[in-house]
Amino acid sequence: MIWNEHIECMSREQLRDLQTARLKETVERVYHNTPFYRKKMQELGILPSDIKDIDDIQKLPFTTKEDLRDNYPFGLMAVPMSEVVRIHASSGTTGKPTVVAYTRKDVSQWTECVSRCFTAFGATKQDIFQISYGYGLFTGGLGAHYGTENIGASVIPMSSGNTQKQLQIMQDFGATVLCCTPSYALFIADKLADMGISKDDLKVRIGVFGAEPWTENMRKELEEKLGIKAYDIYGLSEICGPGVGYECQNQSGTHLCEDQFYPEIVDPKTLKPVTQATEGELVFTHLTKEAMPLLRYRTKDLTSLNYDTCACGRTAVRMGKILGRSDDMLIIRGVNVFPSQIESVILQMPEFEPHYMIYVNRENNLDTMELHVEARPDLYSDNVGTMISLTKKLTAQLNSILGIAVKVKIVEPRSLARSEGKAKRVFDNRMLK
Ligand code: DLL
Repeated sequence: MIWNEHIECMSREQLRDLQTARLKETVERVYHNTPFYRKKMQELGILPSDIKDIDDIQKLPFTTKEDLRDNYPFGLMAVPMSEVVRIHASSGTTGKPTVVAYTRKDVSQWTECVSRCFTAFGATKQDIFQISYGYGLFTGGLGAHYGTENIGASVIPMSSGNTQKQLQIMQDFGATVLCCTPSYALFIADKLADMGISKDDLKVRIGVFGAEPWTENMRKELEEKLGIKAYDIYGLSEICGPGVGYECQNQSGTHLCEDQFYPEIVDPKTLKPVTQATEGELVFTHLTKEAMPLLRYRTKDLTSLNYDTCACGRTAVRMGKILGRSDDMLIIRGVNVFPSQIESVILQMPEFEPHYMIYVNRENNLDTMELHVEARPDLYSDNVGTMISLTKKLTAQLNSILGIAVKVKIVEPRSLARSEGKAKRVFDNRMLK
């Protein structure tokens, strides 16, 4: 099943022509409408007219999350706010989130990408989708929601959390598709057993899992425990949200919506393109986005691209599994967390020393994060009450900045190991099974 056969199965030559035409238009637009890009292009001595072919993309400047932060909130917009119909945000490297905006056409293109994913997974208008990605500034909930309505299926807009209720609704409403992070799906599967519900009591047949890395073993476990077929959906807010890429029935890679976002793989150190099928950092350039088109956005996701035509008939390039990141971003229960965000909270509170360790674990299929931080010597106290209230204060502050619960342990001054070289502050003990 293919949602847009003309685009998804277009010959590579035709696709190249389409990409070239769309890139030229995008570069014209940002050059004239986004001072940030005009300046960058001027610094590189290039004009929109220098972009004659899709390969000329290599002449264009890169964009990073830091650029988005430096232009917070709306500095990279290429249209007036009156054209914007939606705003989302994801974690930035410090306290400020990364903001993304959409025009009506952007929302509709994004919706089409998500519809392509769901159709490739084998979902139809007969299906009932339980959307257990978070609704809100995170793109997961609303992205999946619009895609579901667009294919004519029914939406149960659950959002994440409240697992017992999730399962009750799933059973009572006869949900046939479950959309959530793979780790939350594992948690749901375990709760199922706890509640004495059998997978045969559920009608779920398709799992739409993404927003964080997962493995073939997790796929097997989820398929087994929930009695479903599990599919990978990839995306990032800066590009649109979920729907940048999807697995087809062959599950031999993630097809990218290449007519919308042009993918490149570069060496994260030299930023030079790598040879085909080599691993490197994935970079995207918007080809149709109106509100906030980004040129050569560095995703920091490490993967490779395969341009062979897939047995499903789609010509769209296939991306390998995300192998890791070239930065230190952690994904905790689907929420992106940068250690620097935690550091900025600690530095803003005079009660603490800038000495801390972050421990990430997976307990009962749920990610947990624990922070050990040293109190300032003159503030460290044997008084339990004082320490508890200080712990509560830091916990609340972290929760409001990160959007997830962090277990805080205040430790004695000078008790954390000091490093002689580059400090190792993050211990990610999750074994991605
Ligand atoms: O996670 C969008 C999304 C929502 C994708 C729902 C899929 C489903 P961000 O919060 O901006 O957006 O996080 C983007 O998450 O750069 C990857 O590192 C990681 N990621 C997303 N999907 C996958 C996946 C959403 N299928 C960041 N496999 C990306 C591995 C993924 N990592």
